[in-house]
Amino acid sequence: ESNAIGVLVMSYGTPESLEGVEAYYTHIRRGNPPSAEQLADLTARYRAIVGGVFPLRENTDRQVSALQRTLDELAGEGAFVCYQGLKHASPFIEDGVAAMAANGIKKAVAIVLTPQYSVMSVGGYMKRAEEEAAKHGIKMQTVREYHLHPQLIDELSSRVQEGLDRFGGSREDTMVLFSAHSLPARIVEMKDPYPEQLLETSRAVAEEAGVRKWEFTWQSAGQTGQPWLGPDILETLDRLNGEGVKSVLVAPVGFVSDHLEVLYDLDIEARKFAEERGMRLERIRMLNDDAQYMTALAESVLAALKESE
Ligand code: FEC
Repeated sequence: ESNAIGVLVMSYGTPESLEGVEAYYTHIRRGNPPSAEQLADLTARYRAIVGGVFPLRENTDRQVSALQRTLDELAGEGAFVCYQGLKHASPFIEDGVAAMAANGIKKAVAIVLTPQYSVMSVGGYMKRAEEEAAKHGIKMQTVREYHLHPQLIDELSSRVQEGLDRFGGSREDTMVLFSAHSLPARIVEMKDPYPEQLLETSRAVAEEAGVRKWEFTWQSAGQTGQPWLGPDILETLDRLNGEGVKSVLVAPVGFVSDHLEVLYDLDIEARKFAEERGMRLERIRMLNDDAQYMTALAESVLAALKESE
């Protein structure tokens, strides 16, 4: 038995290689394999992104090590041991919990590398983590959300200011577009907190950064035949162009890492769409293993533990 507290750090996951894209996509689709066309489309998007084919894997590894170092500094070495658990790739959430159990861990905290709660995103991670923890007799606390943590807001605000500086003389005319991954629109009837928490993060960042011109928009909606939350970023860009807006800074506050939904959907697709309309589109730098972000995560872990005492 170990007295250390396990920290399950959960992230979306990415394939290990181009050959692994089909299995990954099938997992996202809850066991339904994609059509040949869908698979070819996703593979082409991975091939197109800058920074390597699957940058999310290395990013998540770095975030887990950085959180470990931050917790060591805050609570002393050996107090916490971090484990990685991915939603759609290996090591899966269940593997992370099983690894804790194998090391004799009896008490743990679970946290997801996305700040806002939705029953369809964070809720899904937590359900799997808690079920696996129960199997191994591990007592598990969860961090539901940390979307207003002061260090998170502070770092995002700096990045918005830095992004606006890139526009020089047109800084004041630049529209800041906060964005996040869309979800099926039925979450609204479910009174899911996701849309409101995203607005709360956006409002807090805009206020701290002194931004007056801002909007929130969705991105990366799936094609499932069901309605998804909108407006999508491409529709928003089109409307803004019609209103004469020429410069846009995208701040994807529902994401924390450089990955496909940022490097492709924003940096390639949305940028091209904007440029075709004579607009300039820039994006804030992602948090990745940023020190203030790591402090926000570590403090949220400590707070969840304290609450349970
Ligand atoms: O870089 C990478 O390899 C992974 C990028 C990636 C992130 C991500 C984050 C979120 N997703 C969320 C919800 C959904 C829902 C569906 C869905 C589908 C996909 C597909 C790919 C994909 N997601 Fe994702 N998501 C990432 C990648 N996502 C690839 C499949 C092809 C496509 O639609 O492009 C629809 C599932 C279905 O078909 O039923 C729903 C949410 C997040 C943000 C929170 C989080 O990070 O967990 C919510 C990163």
